[in-house]
Amino acid sequence: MEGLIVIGPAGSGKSTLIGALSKWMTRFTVIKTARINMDPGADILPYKPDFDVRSIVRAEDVMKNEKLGPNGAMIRSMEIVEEKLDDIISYIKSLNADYYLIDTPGQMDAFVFRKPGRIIVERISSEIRTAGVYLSDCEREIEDFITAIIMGKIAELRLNIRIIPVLNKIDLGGEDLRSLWEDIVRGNLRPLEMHKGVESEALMELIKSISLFSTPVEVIGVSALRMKGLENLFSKLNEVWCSCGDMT
Ligand SMILES: Nc1nc2c(ncn2[C@@H]2O[C@H](COP(=O)(O)OP(=O)(O)OP(=O)(O)O)[C@@H](O)[C@H]2O)c(=O)[nH]1
Ligand SMILES: [Mg+2]
Repeated sequence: MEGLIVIGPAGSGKSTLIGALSKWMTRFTVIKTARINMDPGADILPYKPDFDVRSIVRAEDVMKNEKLGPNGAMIRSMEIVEEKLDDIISYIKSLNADYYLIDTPGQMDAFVFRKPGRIIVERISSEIRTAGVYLSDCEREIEDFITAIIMGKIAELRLNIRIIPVLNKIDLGGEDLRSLWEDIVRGNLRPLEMHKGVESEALMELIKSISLFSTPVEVIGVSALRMKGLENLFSKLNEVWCSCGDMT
């Protein structure tokens, strides 16, 4: 029993990736997946969830009933989810899947930076060996890689699970960045030198420090929409799960 929590900013393709990975695993492996929607604010999902948190709470209803704005309603919704966590986890486990693919809200602050989200992840990962993906758009900038790694590290600190940084939407371009990135990881910081200034120097130092405690620094590129790079992501996930998934 393994879990994959996909976190990342709004519109980065989390829900699309859940659907794509589920389809890919069904097509190419014998693994039974369950798709778990933990986004109470989701509208139309690009997959059919096996568990849908909206059967418990909808952010839209919370907005209306408690007269809250979209962010307040999301935070309140996560508290309601936390209260029902025991029931949710026993239902999820009763699905008896091999891999649980868990979708989360784009309001990352509600999920990653607030206590309820952290408790939800902690409880799920105490029952199901869980890893995470930090998914972001690939805007074809070298900074995408740096941001993905740093945000992935922050999410690891907050959620206490291993997080793989993944750049989505490589079908729009960005594969050419790979060799540049590999250069940086190998210690050649020249590709960053075009961004002169205090910030870029600070970034270089940050990358060097990350390399010290993160082995190896790797960012995976995928296209959830075109189902590209999923095999690579899957084998990386297996490595993480094999080494126990969590950081404890
Ligand atoms: N070109 C391209 N578009 C993608 C890809 N993955 C997702 N999209 C598109 O990006 C948009 C957002 O995708 P979602 O899967 O809804 O993103 P999300 O992260 O779940 O969004 P929120 O739940 O609102 O945070 C949709 O229009 C998708 O079709 C991709 O690999 N390539
Ligand atoms: Mg979504």
